[in-house]
Amino acid sequence: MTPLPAIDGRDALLIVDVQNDFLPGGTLAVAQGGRIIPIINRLQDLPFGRIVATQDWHPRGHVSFTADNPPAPDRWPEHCVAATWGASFPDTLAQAHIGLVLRKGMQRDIDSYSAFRDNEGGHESGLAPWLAACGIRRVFVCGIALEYCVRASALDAVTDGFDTFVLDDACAAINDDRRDVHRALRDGGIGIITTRDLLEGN
Ligand code: VGL
Ligand code: ZN
Repeated sequence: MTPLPAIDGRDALLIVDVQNDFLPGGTLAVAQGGRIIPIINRLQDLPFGRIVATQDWHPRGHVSFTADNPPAPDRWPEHCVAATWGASFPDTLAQAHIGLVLRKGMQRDIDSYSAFRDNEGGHESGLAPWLAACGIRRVFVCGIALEYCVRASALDAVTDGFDTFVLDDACAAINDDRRDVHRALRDGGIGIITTRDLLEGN
């Protein structure tokens, strides 16, 4: 791969849903979730212009919860209920450089995998114009889960005009085989890189 230009103030790091419920011990734990936290902490030492962290933040009885709704795809065990331990960042996640915490999935009847807009496309979070107003040109995405909220956020970042990269080793995936999601990301114009690609250039 051609070397990436070094990280500077026009770059944003988007940390997606690194929350207790998605980590070992949580209600929707993604295996290997714990492994990415030290990697994400190292990434945060790079001179990004903005670091944004999302939190899945659902009301009780949310449309995505299996127990509260008729069977359908995209239903999950109860997770990330607003203001509970499960919705919190793990204590091991560095937070000193996070400039914006963006909560999503707060409407009872609409889920939101993406940091940018809900799954029906009707409600914008305001993240894209905020990043643009901060002078951000490139967005680097990491977090949980690669196939859901990371994927949706990265594809929307492209849609909203940012040069977008997924930091593969800083993402936890539900499936061990990442080929399908990598293909979908590449088809969407997203670069798949590793933390090493960034640390070497900085
Ligand atoms: C997520 C399922 C349900 C995610 C959130 O963060 O990828 N997945 N809610
Ligand atoms: Zn959720």
